Amino acid sequence: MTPVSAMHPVQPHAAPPSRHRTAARAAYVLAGNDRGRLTVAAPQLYPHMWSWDAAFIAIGLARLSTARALTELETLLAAQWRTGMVPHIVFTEGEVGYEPGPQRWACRDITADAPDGPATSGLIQPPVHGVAVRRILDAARTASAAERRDVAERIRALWPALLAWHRYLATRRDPAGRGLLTIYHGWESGLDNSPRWDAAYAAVTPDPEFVPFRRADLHALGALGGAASQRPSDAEYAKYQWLVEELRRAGYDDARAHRTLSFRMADVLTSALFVAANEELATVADELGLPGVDELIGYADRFRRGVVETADERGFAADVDLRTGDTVRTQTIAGFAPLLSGGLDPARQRLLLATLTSADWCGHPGFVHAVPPSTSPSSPDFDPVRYWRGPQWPPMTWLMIWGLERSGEQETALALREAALDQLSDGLFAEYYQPFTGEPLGARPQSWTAAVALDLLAD
Ligand code: 2M8
Repeated sequence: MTPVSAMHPVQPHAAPPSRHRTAARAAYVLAGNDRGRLTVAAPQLYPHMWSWDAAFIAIGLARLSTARALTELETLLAAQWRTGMVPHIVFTEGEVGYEPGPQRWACRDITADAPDGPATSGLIQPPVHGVAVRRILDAARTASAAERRDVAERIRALWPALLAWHRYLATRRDPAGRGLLTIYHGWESGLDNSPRWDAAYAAVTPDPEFVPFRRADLHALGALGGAASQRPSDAEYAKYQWLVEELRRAGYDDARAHRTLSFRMADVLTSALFVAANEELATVADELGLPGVDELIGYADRFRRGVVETADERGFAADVDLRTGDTVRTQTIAGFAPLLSGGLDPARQRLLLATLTSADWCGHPGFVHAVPPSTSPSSPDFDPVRYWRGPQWPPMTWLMIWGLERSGEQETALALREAALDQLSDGLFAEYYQPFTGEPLGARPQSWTAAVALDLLAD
């Protein structure tokens, strides 16, 4: 008779069972938020597809099904504008629980650049999609020959859209060629109400005639038991809405937006992510024999220089206010942009890593989990519960781990990975976390949190 121990051999490196449970729950969350060809960012608070969420979701889905992961990107890119812009929201039909909704954006009524298909917003989000494409191709490595062929064919079909997206960014969002991408709204950064944008928003003054529309977010969060103190304030929201109005008045035209908008920032984190995405796509092009390798490498070089030029003597990067010309130095997670773009000299790279793990950041002795907060607890702008002004965001932790691993900083990456897995083992997949109490905040379950958990657990 076969001894039991031989039937169930002990695997010395197997993950503890709780991690398997967390992975199973994460897969369950993604399945629950799946609407067929897209995954909503979070069922109550964000019942549509968000651009950079979709990329993280695809990274997680790649661990379950490369085919479903590609569908996510195909859905997003099918909503691409004629300019190459990939919109920050693709609206699901019949969902009215989010503002500003499709009627407010009215993109199709205002510009012929908007697509004929699904309704979209008229903004962008950080271009991490190339990272997702690379991860899907990697996930297919161990698959059957048929699956590998299918993945390669579908990436080939997406290629013109991906190249057009990167071209749009490199031209229309950096017309001066300085190697930094311009954003027209804090929402474009994905770090909506980060202290990075406080000075710029101070100069955004809604027209006295402008009537702010109803906020839906507080109601949705309230239904989940969340307090308004976790979201941006009403004063901030009025400015967000006003900027949408300004964009509408500019006809969603980039040239006009660069001239007229009252918020124009060169975003260093989005630029660093663009560097990484260009590099990743260049390797995909090389591997699959697709066009554009030199162009992508050229963009990566230009934007890497742009990012590194903003760094101070510790390697900490800064945004630039394009309306005033001011360099805006804040103690926010965006300062670590060079860890994602590369390009720092070794001395500053070491200093920046030391800053990341210091008590001003992940290493704060009061933190429950040693993962990066969105704003340094040493900053006067820090707020442990309010949205992007302090809490820890799992996709940001994922980006840091990924960036550190790919630049060979394995030790720091491993420590972050373990801390992230501990945080995610609550199985709640919250939008963000209070660093000092570990309390889950914001929407839940949030798809991109489940997705990055799945990816981290799969390793
Ligand atoms: C948050 O942003 C949206 C606006 O785009 C909102 O607050 O209504 C941000 O955290 C953003 O980064 C994220 O992509 C989005 C959906 O998760 O929510």
